Amino acid sequence: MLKEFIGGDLLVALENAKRGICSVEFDRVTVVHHNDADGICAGSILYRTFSHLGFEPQMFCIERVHPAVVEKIHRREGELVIYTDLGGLAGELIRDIDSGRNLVLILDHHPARWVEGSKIVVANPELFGISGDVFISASTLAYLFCRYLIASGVDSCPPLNNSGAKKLKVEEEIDRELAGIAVIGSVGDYHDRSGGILGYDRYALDRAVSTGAAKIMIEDSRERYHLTKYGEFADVIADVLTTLGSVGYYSADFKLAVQVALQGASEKGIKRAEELKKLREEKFREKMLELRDKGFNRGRYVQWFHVGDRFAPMGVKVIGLFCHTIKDMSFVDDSKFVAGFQDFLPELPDIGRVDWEGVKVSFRAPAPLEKKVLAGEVPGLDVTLPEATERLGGSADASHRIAAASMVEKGREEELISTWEAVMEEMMRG
Ligand SMILES: [Mn+2]
Repeated sequence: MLKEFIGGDLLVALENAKRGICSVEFDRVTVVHHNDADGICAGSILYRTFSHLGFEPQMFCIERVHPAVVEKIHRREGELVIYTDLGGLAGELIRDIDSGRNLVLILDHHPARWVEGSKIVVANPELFGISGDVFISASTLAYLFCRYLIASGVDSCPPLNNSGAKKLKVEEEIDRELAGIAVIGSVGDYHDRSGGILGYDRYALDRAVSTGAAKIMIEDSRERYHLTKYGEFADVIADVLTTLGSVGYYSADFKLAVQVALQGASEKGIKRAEELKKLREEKFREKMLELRDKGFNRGRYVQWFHVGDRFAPMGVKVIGLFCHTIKDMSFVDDSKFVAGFQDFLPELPDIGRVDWEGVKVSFRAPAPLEKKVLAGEVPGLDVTLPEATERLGGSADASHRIAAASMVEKGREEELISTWEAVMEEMMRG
């Protein structure tokens, strides 16, 4: 029973989330999920659970929460809209755009803020000190929520009280079906980096093992999880899902990814992931040769370039990967940061045209510069890029000392670079 393992604040959060969704009538369910393996697995777990409950959830896969995207998703009313693997810091934004038309549940494991509101519920382990980066993936959180929802009974929950739910043989069935998907998501977010997955993620693994859905193998000093239904290891499946979801984002290959997560690793899914990897390799190679031959735009502290829409159908996440790939190559000046811009295409799969034109920028540090940043001799990107972005009214993405990214309006790329250089000057003098 779940309560034997999960106590304290997380259990309270799951109870609150359930109470929240039982308190308001809705007749449709929408799931908004991230496009990496963890987001795809979390979305798939919710999709399957609410299908069992008699709904046919509409799925939206997005790379990040942006007001223009939220506007499109929240056009209807009377729905339950669940965000998973994203939205942690965007609760107020989502609440304000929705303005009470729908019920919103945010199941995220990234840093988060509480949100006040009668029609928004947040369940996030980070809010009570459980690291979402180490002990619980979005997929595990979705799994625990779904398990709690079903196991604690839906008879007294008006929106869910229909015939479909009663056919479920509760815990065992949920464990057999969904715990393995949670394991894939956890591994997708590298929660096995210490040699094996831990904490709440491990609980999902235990459940998967106990029903025969997963086997733990030890390879060298590292665990790998073999999943019966997929005939493959979790890390291999996670890589397929992340490739489909991120490299094939604009070609909507996340749909195939959800299919793989729910039905097992199809040959079609694996083949498509291989194709996409080849495509990425070709596009990366082409751009790399161009940079080698024609060079970068140069500032005092940064060398930068723009790929425009040439990386499509790959999502904007790949610009960071590309910068990471080239940052230590011989044609790169290792005393300066590397920055790359990529267009955010305003025509999103399933969502349609959004009312915003932006670009993503990713910064990386070549190895020698990385050392200086870590030694405190050069200001870190976690400070300089968010500051420059804010001065332009953009929004910062994940920001670390030696790797950071943000989104700004299209057309303001050069301004971002000069603003960032000014911030660097200020801090170097500082
Ligand atoms: Mn995640």
